[in-house]
Amino acid sequence: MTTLIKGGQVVSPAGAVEADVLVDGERIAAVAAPGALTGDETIDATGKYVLPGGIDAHTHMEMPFGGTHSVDTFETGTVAAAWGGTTTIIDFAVQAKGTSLLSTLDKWHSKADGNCAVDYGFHMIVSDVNDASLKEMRACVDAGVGSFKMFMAYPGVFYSTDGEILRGMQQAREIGATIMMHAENGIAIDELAAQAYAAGRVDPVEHGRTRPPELEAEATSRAIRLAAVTGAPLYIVHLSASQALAAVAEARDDGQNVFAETCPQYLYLSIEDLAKPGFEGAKYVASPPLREKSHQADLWRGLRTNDLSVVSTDHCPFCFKDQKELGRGDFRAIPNGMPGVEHRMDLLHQGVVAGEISLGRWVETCSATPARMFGLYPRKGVIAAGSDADIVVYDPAATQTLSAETHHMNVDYSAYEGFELTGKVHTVLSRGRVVVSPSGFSGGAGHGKFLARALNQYLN
Ligand code: DUC
Ligand code: ZN
Ligand code: ZN
Ligand code: ZN
Repeated sequence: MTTLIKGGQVVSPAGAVEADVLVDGERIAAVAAPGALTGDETIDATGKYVLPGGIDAHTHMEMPFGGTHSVDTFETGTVAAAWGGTTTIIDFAVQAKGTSLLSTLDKWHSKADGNCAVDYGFHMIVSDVNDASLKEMRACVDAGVGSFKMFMAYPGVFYSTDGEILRGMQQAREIGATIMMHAENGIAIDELAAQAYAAGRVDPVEHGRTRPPELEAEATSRAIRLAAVTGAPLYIVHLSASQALAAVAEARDDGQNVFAETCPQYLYLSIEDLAKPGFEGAKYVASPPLREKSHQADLWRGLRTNDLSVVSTDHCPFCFKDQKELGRGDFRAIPNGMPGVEHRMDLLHQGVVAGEISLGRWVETCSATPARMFGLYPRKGVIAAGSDADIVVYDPAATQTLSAETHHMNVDYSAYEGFELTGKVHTVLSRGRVVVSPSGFSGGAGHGKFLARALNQYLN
């Protein structure tokens, strides 16, 4: 059975061209001038964009954190992703101290396998650096997990010392893997947070005040220097602050293999949200924290200049009721994380509407670059013959209002409640199967397959 997606504008990093796309089974069979192809069935994309499916390279489904766990399962989270035009997620397997990387990977496979509505891969969080873990990194690469996250924050939990980071990076260099870094100085932050609490400053906004941009910048610079010493490729996750971006830009200008992502929350929300009255600010507690609005223009510029190459969500949803509330009276106990997997494509489309980024850059940061960065190209991230038929038909003229009432994420609030957006997903295909259309969701848990990924395809 073939399906012709007809009359739309096919968008790639190079821009938009009018073309028809023929899907045969799970793959794209052909892309050709309008009218040149025929199919058994037709999807009318007139007046719409035809995009490669979104790739969200940073999600946390069912993630254990602070005695609870993020509330989207691999099923609910990938269904929400599909609704928003994301057809691939890369989630994080989380090594607990005292456990092995390979048993961790098995554990995450057992959570995800058979439950995902779209395709998925894993990164590995290394939180116990020792000879055995370092050795196992190579087996992870062989198992399709060639990217390893380390933490300069969260002492006692995920944190690694500089020496441990150095060892992780040496091994990454050796095996061609990329180190993903949570770059915040957690030792200094925990001290500031303890001081705030002792002084009776306990509200959610203190989460932001005790994690200042300087401590993100310092850690980012330190990670970059450690990467330079070891030769490891480095990818800074969830970059939020102008000063950290400056450090990344400098390293890139020097030709170092340093990359960075930002997230929609840093482009659209700010510390003013964290400072909302009562306990409302807890909805916006994530790390790094939301910043002053003045950082946003720099982040948009970084997206234009490619110093920020990827937009991911860091989707890590905790319900306001019962979960965020664990931190009433002590901001340090608020589970860190915000929901977002569903609306990344839409929120970044607002950047196109506002003239912050081009149409090509939207697709590049949300799909094409994450595909290459994480070894999925050309299977994913491009509309071309032979690629998986992960396709989004996007209506740039439709409007929508974001709300917890209508979203599909398994969480009781929206960080973007009431946001009025221009543009909306019309139809989504995941490996050739229509999973979202104007008549609703037609995908299913178990359709999504594990993606064994190659190494970073950008390394020089
Ligand atoms: N940051 C979050 O906000 N949540 C999960 C982990 C992280 O680094
Ligand atoms: Zn639960
Ligand atoms: Zn992180
Ligand atoms: Zn994260």
